[in-house]
Parts: sequence; C-alpha cells; structure tokens
Amino acid sequence: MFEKVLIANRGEIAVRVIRTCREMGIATVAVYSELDRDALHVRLADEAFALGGQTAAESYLNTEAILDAIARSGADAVHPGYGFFSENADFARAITGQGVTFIGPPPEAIEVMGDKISSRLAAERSGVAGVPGRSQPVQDPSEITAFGQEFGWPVAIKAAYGGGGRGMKVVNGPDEVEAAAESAQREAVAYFGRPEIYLERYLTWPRHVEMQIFCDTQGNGIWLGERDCSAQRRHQKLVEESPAPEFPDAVRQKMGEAAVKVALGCGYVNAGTVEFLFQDGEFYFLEMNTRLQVEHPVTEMVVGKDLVELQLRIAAGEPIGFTQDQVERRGHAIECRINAENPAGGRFLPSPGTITRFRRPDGYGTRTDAGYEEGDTVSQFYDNLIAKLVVWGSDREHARRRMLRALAETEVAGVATTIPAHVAILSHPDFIAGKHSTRWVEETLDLSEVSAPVAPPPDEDPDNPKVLREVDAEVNGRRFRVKLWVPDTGESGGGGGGPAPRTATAPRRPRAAGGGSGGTGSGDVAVPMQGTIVRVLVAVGDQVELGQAVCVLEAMKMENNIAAEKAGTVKEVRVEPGQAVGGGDVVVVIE
Ligand code: MV4
Repeated sequence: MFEKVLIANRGEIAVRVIRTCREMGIATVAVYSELDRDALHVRLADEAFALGGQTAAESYLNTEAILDAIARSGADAVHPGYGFFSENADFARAITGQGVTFIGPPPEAIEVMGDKISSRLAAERSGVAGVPGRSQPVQDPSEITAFGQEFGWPVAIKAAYGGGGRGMKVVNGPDEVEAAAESAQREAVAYFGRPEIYLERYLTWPRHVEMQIFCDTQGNGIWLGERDCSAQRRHQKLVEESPAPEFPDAVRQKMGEAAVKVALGCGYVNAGTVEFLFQDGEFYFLEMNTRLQVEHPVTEMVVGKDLVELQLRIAAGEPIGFTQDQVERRGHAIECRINAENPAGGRFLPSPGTITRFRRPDGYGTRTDAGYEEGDTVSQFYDNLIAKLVVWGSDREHARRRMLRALAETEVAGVATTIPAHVAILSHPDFIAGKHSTRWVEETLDLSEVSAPVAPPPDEDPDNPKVLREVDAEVNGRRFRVKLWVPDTGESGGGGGGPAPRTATAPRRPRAAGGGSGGTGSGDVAVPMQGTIVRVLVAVGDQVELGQAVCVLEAMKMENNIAAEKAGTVKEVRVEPGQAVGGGDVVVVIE
C-alpha cells in the first residue's frame, strides 16, 4: 500500500480523500493556492505545499507546480479527485512518468472516453447501444434531414468534443436543420476547438441514470449500483439518489452488466461511472466518466463500502476483493449539493463570500462532506460547492423525510445557499412520485417564490486580553502550523501578515474575502480562469446588483456565472459570445 498520497485537488473531495487515507494509515499531502492557504483540506493534511497563484489555471491546473509538489513531498501516489486534471490523460502520464501512481484509469481509457463519438463506438464494440443515432461525424447538413426522416424528430446534434452540457442542439423539423447545423458547427469549434458533430434521436423526457463500476488490474469488473441524477439545472446536478426511483431490478441488472462490459472493453481500471439516458423502460449509453464522481457517497451509503479505499487498494494492485454476488444494496440514499448560490427566482446566482456561521446537521444516517468550516471564504474562482449533505433511509420516503429534516437543521450564514431549492425539489409531488426528468427543474419546478437571504454575520463576543492561537507559517513554499500566545486584538492576520489566526476560545474570525464579494469590489469584472464566453447577460447602461451574473464563462466542462463584485452601472462590455478569454481578463466594467 502507498506510504504517502498527494491530493491534487481542493474542497470537499480533498477532505474526503484525506479522511480515508488517514484511516488507512497513509500520510497525506495537500496542495493549495494563495486563496486556499488556510483551507480545510490544508488544515487536515499531514503536509501542505503552496502552488502559488489564485485562479484554478494558476494553481490547481498548473501542471508544473503540482509535479514539483509531488517531487518535493516524496508522494508515491496522486489522487486527482474530480474536475481539474482528473480526466486529463497527459496529466496522468506526467505522474506515472515520474514513477508515481495515478489513482485512476490508464491514460488510454481516459482518451477513449473523452470524445463522445469515440466513446459511443467503444460502447457499440462492447455490444452496448447509444441513443439511436450515428457514430460518425456529420459530413453534410443534408444528412440531418435524412436522419430525422429515418429516426423521427426531434433530432439532437451533438459536438463530439462537447461536455458539461454544452454542445447540443435540438432540431424539431427539416425547416430548422440549416440554421441548427451552422450554429452547432460554429459552437463546436468556438467552445471545444473541434468541428466534429454527430446525430442522435432526441429523447424528450429522459432520466439521467448512471452506474458505478470498478475494475481491477487483474481484469475483474463489477457494478455497485445506479444513481439517478435527473434533478439538475443547466447540467449542474443538484440532487442525486440511489436506487433510482421507478427503476425495475431487471433493468438494473442489464444496465450494470452493460456498464461493466463498456469498462472492460476499453481496458478500464479503478472507479468509473457509465452514464445512461433512461426513457420508456429502455436505457441508452450516453458517456463514461473516468473519475470518482461528486455523488459517489450515495453509492457508499447503500452498498456500505468506502469507494476511496477501494480506489487506493486497486491502484496499489490489489484485486477488488469481492464478487458481484457479494455486492449488497440496502435502503435508499439521497445527496443534496449545498452550493454558495442564491436560487431565488430560479436564477442560482453565485454567492461568494465568507461563511460566518455553519451548523452541520447530525443524527443517524446523516453525513456531511464539507470543504469549508465557519469562517472560511468561498471564492468565485473555484467551484462553489460548500458541502454535500447525504442521508440514508430504509426506503426512499424515509430518506426523503430525513433529508428534509437535515436540510432544516443546517445553518449557513454569510453566503446564500441552494438549500431552499433542495427543499422545494424534495417536497414536490413529481419528485416524490419519481416522475421528474432532466428537464424538470428548468421547465416544471417553480422556484419563483424561493428566497435565500444572506444573513448578516452574528455579533461576536468581546475578546480576552490574551489567547492561545495557532497560526500557519510558510517557509520556502512549505507549510508549518505553530502555536502562539498573542493579544486578541480581533485583527485578522495575527502578526506577520499571515492568515487570520485561529483562537482556541473565540469563534473563528472571517478571513478577508479571497475573491468573495464584500460589496466594495472592483468595477472591473474579471474572469477567474481561461475559457469561452458563452453568454453576455448585460449591456452598457444596465444597472447591476452586487453578485449579479454579467456573463457566463464556459470552462472546465462547466458553465460559470461571472458575477459583479459591486453594484452600479455597466460602463463597458468588452466581450461577446464565443470569444475566448484568459484568466484575469476584464470582461465588463461597472462604474
Ligand atoms: C441527450 C438528451 C436527450 N436526447 N441526448 C446533455 C449533455 C450531455 N451529457 C448529454 N445530454 C443530453 N443528451 C439525446 N439523444 C438529453 C440530454 C440532457 C441531459 C442528459 C443528462 C443529464 C442532464 C441533461 C440535461 C439536459 C439534457
């Protein structure tokens, strides 16, 4: 087994991996950007190395900095988490090229599944059908009309290198073909740098059901169970559950076997998830995710296994250690993603800032995987997932009631969260009946009455004249935690300009927002990382509120709202849809 694992990630998944490593007696190494200097994952790791930089591109996506931290730390394995480099074959090769184990699949498998046409072909070779369609790129728009006449309308035009919900056009009839084909081709090049598009019959009310699989280095493959992730908005998952509601066991068995065949067919090793669309009792291969997913705890709670432990063992060359028949699934689990977003009116505007109060729920069958504690700051530079709330119940209704209780018990102040939206979803008759689909949140659920006020910070108690504090020192890029008795002046940055010290007695002090919007931000709205502008939401002269999204940046397979850091009037709009931008580029100026 490994001696020391470096987690090339941040937030809740880094915390999650550190916990299992600690339980297995494996030393842990965290890496951190300047904004994450005092982050929870850094505090929990045995060692920590600075990557430098603020944005993801400057830090967690800085290959050289991560490889340097790996070398300096002496780690013998790297866990990529999800997002960032987790599905980057070159990153995996760079790590294994240093003689260090990449805790994930072989680079070749990552590449096969990274291109939607290639993954469809791989699935077909394994006897698993995708949505009825073509597995070759469209050569001429006339093919689309012929396809629609053969397979029926609507037709889905998809970018072969699309992802994160981008790169799909729906065509309802022959008269829409020409415009849709032109738009799809242009966006494929603009967003993904590749022109290939392909065709599928468009499923009008599908459920998104994904199957968790594991393969080991001895050629064994098993499936652990499915997760229904249909409750999502703009391709961002909100609520996931297992087992899928209204999902016959015969279909489960067939889907599990199909998923394992797809994985073994591409030489897969370690944790993977095969995504399907499920409609009218039939399932169709959609794509394969070659990483551990955010929602993996839902499977852990139903199967009773630690999937990160299984990943570590398989990466170290151990067999899966149990057979398909030994996999037992009990009860029902639900996960809610608590994001720093304001769901008011269904807009889900980013709500970066300092978490001034965070009370986590507890009780039987209640788990919170958090990447932040009270006093930490949620930056707009990274994914705004604060914590995953996961519950287990003896059946779906029990789990649903437990989740509603746990959501009601959860307190977060200083930032708005998606909690009110979760309550609305879990309380809705359609969700209770399992009648929702991937379109339900955006087309049916009414969030117009949902509000999520950002509560002011609680009054803090007067401080003692002198208290013991722990502060973090960084020497030559390496982090050390030291204890000091210092006057409790209530100032952040206790001496030496370091991060806000933590007292043993007084509540944690909110640190200077590291990108959060304190309302006095700059009028220059900059993008936190490189990407492509997919939507511009304001025009010169518009009045904008603090935190209001001014444009949407496509980056890291996700759509990211770029928010105003101050209220005011739009003075300049410097970008247009389809424009490529670099990290730090100013896109809108507010006066
Ligand atoms: C589809 C589809 C319906 N019919 N393909 C969205 C992004 C990419 N993951 C594939 N997606 C879809 N492909 C056909 N032929 C509906 C979606 C879809 C979707 C799929 C899974 C999870 C959420 C989704 C949200 C909107 C659309």
